[in-house]
Amino acid sequence: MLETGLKGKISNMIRQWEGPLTRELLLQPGSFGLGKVPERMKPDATTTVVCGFCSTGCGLNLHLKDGEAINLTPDTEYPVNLGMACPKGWEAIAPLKAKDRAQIPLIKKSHGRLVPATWHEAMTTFTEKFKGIQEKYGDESVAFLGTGQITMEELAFLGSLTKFGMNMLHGDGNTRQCMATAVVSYKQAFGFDAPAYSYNDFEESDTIIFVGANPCIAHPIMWERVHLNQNDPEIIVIDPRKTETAVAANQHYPITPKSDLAFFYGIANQLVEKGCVNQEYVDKYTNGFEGYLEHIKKFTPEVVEKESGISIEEQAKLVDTIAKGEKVSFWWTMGVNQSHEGVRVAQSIINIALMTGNIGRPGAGANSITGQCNAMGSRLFSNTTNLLGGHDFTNPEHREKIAKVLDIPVETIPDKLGWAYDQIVEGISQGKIKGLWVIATNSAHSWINQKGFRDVLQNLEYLVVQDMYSTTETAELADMVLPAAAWAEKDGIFVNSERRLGLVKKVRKAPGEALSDFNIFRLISSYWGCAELFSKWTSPEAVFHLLKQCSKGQPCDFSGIKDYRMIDDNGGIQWPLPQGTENFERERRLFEDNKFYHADGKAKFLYEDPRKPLEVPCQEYDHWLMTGRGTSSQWHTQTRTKKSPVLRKLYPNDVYVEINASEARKKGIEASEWIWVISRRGKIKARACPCYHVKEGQVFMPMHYNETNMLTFPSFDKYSRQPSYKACAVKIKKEEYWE
Ligand SMILES: Nc1nc2c(c(=O)[nH]1)N[C@H]1C(S)=C(S)[C@@H](COP(=O)(O)OP(=O)(O)OC[C@H]3O[C@@H](n4cnc5c(=O)[nH]c(N)nc54)[C@H](O)[C@@H]3O)O[C@H]1N2
Ligand SMILES: Nc1nc2c(c(=O)[nH]1)N[C@H]1C(S)=C(S)[C@@H](COP(=O)(O)OP(=O)(O)OC[C@H]3O[C@@H](n4cnc5c(=O)[nH]c(N)nc54)[C@H](O)[C@@H]3O)O[C@H]1N2
Ligand code: SF4
Ligand SMILES: [Mo]
Repeated sequence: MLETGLKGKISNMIRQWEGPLTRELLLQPGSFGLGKVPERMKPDATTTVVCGFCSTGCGLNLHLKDGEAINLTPDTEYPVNLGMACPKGWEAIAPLKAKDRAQIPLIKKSHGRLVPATWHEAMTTFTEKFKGIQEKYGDESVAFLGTGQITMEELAFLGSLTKFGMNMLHGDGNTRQCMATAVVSYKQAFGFDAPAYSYNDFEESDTIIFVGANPCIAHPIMWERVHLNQNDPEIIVIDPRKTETAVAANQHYPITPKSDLAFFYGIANQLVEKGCVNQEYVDKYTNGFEGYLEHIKKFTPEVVEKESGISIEEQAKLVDTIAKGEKVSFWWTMGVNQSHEGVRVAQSIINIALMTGNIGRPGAGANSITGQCNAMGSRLFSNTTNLLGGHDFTNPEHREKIAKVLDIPVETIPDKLGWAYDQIVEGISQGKIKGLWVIATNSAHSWINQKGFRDVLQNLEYLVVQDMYSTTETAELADMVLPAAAWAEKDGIFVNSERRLGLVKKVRKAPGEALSDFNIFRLISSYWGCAELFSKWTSPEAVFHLLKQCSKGQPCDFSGIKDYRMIDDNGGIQWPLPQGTENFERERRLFEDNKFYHADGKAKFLYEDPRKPLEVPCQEYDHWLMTGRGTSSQWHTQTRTKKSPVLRKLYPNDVYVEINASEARKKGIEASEWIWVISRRGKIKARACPCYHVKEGQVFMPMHYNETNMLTFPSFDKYSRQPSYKACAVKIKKEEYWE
């Protein structure tokens, strides 16, 4: 208790470093102390914060000296990681000290170069430019692109400032690239976006099925939790590639890319024939089973073999394993979400869990693993795909409720959803969007079909990028760069994959004049002239209390969390935790009462005929290109991980392409040799990595190098609008080839 008490005290002291920032304060010289650390106590102690990379949400003990984080160790008490961390977690401080940290606002001048400016100049220009565009082309001509990597309070501020204060309608986030499919599939099937599991399900399961997920690389500490399983579980991987996870698994089904839907309908069909339906569960707790039963009949083992390349005997083995399993859990990630029909694929997995009654029990579930540290915060509180707290913009009662909690006029809340990411890009292309504000995402690397995207950006009249570095691919294209404080330089909440609210704390000062995204939003509200709407948004914790009220009565209700301190003392707290909850378990799963969130309390079977992707290999472009995570030491577009000399040693410098080793031999391609990878949209050079992870006719490239998205094909799931990053057609050539 002494330790947690001390931790709480330290975090309170630390929070005082950066008080609420207003225009008035900023304009009074010296009062805020930009560039100098405000007077404060400087403890030499240890405090716990959640990691700012992946959605696992590990607890890291940060060791402070003179008030500055100098080192870290994974927290042995934190219920997520139990003393473990992956290389990124261990190296989390290094990226904060990088030389190219954005330290001062930059504005592009007529000569085309970005030059330093004061915050006052930047805020005045920001307001003039975006207001000017809105006056000329209409309010909806300015949009924003956000993230799943800033705090829940900051996401809520961004989504509320833009939509309630600045009259923007269109705004989306990189969560679209990542989780939109899971969001829609859960909403349709369960009535709310609710990943139901807790990580101890990894330890309870007897049959663990990973679909399009490579946790060895992408979620190493979840993978460690699998290793803590005492049931000698059968581990199964369904992935076209023999990934690191597949190598370690008991069974691997290397399906043809994008054949998941037919595959799972076929597996379901055979489970029905084998008598594995839990009819009582289906009758009591679900809708739509009869139609589904009819639908899957045509997916015979022969059809499935043809579509997926998995033999009838292998299919039978998988069916048998699921049938025998008493606690079967399904875990899916981007191999499912990033697909032209991802929503239906996710639901084909949910359907199997429902029909076999593998849901709401320890070690069971149809579980979407999330990606970024705060993907869950973004999903429910960013005002992009829903109104704060999983509410509906189109529902007048919901708008009333939120307006009342926030104490703002209800008319300020739009009554419709804005555009999705791809629609915003299309809007720019058609000249409907002229101003764009990009926050904590590096679109000019991560968005699909980069050549097309970069061409489209030329149509913008003004591009503002708010990032912790001024050197990202997107910042380099910007008309203005706003320097942001990073993880551990500010307070707030990240919500992890198992719905756990975890605390991030300010344990170091941001460099130069960089401000927390929270304070940048406060400043903008002040310069824009809408600060009175946000008069209660004085600090992250004040916003946390507002969001608590927004969540009340929703499945994600966390109004029972008293304050940040309570989160700190409990090692994070999972939602739901409604007001008045006295005692609660540290690890909890949803649906144990078999009640789902649709009005009738039942879950829904959803299904549809599979469709071919719009681009598949042909005679000329004869290979599938798959993309994804390369190593556990690389994070996305590498803006952060490449700043750590330790991490830099753990992954290849140059972009590489995995190619089947027999095929490479036939083509005379040697390991590490530069080869061409060519799609209809671009051609790039990559170092060949001959291996047996991919089959002949398939290649794989990590997303961490900006060449990769020069090749990808822009197609989208029609329900979630998530890009299908994982499959397009390419050809490969030896280097001497030149067109
Ligand atoms: N080290 C590291 N960890 C990360 C990240 C990172 O950048 N670096 N990013 C985080 C984020 S935001 C995310 S979203 C997660 C992503 O985590 P994962 O989804 O686990 O990682 P990916 O490598 O993108 O994709 C997973 C697998 O999908 C497979 N796949 C491709 N096509 C298909 C298909 O048609 N069907 C099936 N079944 N599988 C297919 C790929 O071969 C790949 O092995 O990782 C998180 N963790
Ligand atoms: N081909 C291909 N492309 C993909 C994928 C794939 O599998 N294949 N995966 C997709 C997925 S799942 C994802 S999630 C996206 C990720 O794509 P991005 O979001 O573009 O990737 P990041 O490199 O994480 O970009 C985050 C940016 O935020 C900055 N930043 C970090 N912390 C802060 C902060 O506190 N404040 C501010 N203002 N800035 C901050 C970082 O410096 C960085 O520039 O990529 C997608 N793109
Ligand atoms: S597994 Fe994820 S949350 Fe845990 S230390 Fe690694 S990057 Fe951080
Ligand atoms: Mo992601």
